[in-house]
Amino acid sequence: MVRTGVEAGVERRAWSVTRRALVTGITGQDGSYLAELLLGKGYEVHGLIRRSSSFSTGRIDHLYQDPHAPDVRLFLHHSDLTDASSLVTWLNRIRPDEVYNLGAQSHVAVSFEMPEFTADTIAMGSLRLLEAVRHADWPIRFYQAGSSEMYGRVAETPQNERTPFRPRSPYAIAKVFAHWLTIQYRDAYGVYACNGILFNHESPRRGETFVTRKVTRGVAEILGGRAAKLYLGNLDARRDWGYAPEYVEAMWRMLQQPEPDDYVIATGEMHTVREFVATVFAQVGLDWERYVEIDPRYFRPAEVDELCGDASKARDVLGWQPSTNFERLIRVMLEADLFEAGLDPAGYLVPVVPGGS
Ligand code: NAP
Ligand code: G4F
Repeated sequence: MVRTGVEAGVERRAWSVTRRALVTGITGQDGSYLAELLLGKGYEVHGLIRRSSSFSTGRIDHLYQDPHAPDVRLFLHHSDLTDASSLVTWLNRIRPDEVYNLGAQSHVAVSFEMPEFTADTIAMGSLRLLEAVRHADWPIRFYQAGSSEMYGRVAETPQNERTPFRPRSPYAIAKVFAHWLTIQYRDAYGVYACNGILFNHESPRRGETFVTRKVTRGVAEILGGRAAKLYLGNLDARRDWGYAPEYVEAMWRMLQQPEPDDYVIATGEMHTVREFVATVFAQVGLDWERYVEIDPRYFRPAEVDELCGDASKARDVLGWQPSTNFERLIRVMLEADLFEAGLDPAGYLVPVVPGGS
């Protein structure tokens, strides 16, 4: 468990340490990796978390420090992107140098069921935070977590920073709002604000209902004898999947540039969901077609058929490049889920053929 708020030391600290970051969405996949990265770089990290009836800090519990320790550098505070006054209050108390806005109702399918909440957290949430940043009397660098979903029914492949957005979900439409708002605050008010347009990125910490994690976890359940089938939706969709820890490094690099700008972060490699599924099962020596069933409840009212990013600007300006390929990403996720299911990965994973793909 991680302690939060004033009792965790915000009021008592003398703000003498180097750089200070404020992260919304710190309990999520990206927030947890970003917190690790920033702490590793010597930052003092403040995360805003939602009040919940059960603990939501599982992904950052390993970063917990006793708030009484003299060198504590991770602080958590209760807030919500739907609550402007708490955002303003915490921003002004913490006085961060960098703000990373990662908080969101981030599930595309759920956004069709909860469009208003999705828009409130993503679109209005970014507005509330940017307004607080605009009125701050010290310089702040702001990162907005944009998404390749904004490209929707893609105008061209691969997609780059100039590709038009044609969003296909309440989630993506809200992200487009946040994207243009970020540019507006940069252009109109001189806020140092960057948009990362990140393509799908995954890890063992990925939420269990996103397709990659659902599949790696599902295979572990099948091998552990706790499930017989895996039920999925559209297997024809194509995505550009990367490894999340590498993507948070790109977020940080964006805020270290002399001028704010927008960047696509992607691998440039595209695979169908079917290929992802087949590769996961093949890595444990199973034929996926014996286990996977299609359940139409996982089809979406509107689908994004293909996403493939051109991250050459990030490579040239940020010096950022992905290094974990598709097969390696699957291996890492599968190993973690087998382990979590109480299975020894060495006993199940098919050895990688040297030089093989
Ligand atoms: P995630 O695991 O779903 O995490 C979302 C975070 O937002 C969680 O910490 C969640 O808190 C928090 N949150 C949700 N509603 C909130 C609210 N009303 N107020 C404050 N916080 C709220 O998402 P992720 O994969 O880490 O993605 C991080 C960001 O990048 C999101 O904005 C997402 O839309 C965007 N993005 C992700 C990808 C990707 O492939 N992962 C690609 C492009 C863009 P709880 O833990 O309490 O739920
Ligand atoms: O894993 P997904 O739910 O990710 P999606 O919709 O691409 O969104 C993720 O990536 C975005 C970046 O492009 C982020 F902005 C967003 O926050 C999120 O992190 O679905 C991937 C594909 C879709 O085409 C979906 O229809 O997989 C297909 N799919 C097939 N069966 C499924 C399933 N998706 C889910 N979640 N569950 C299924 O059973």
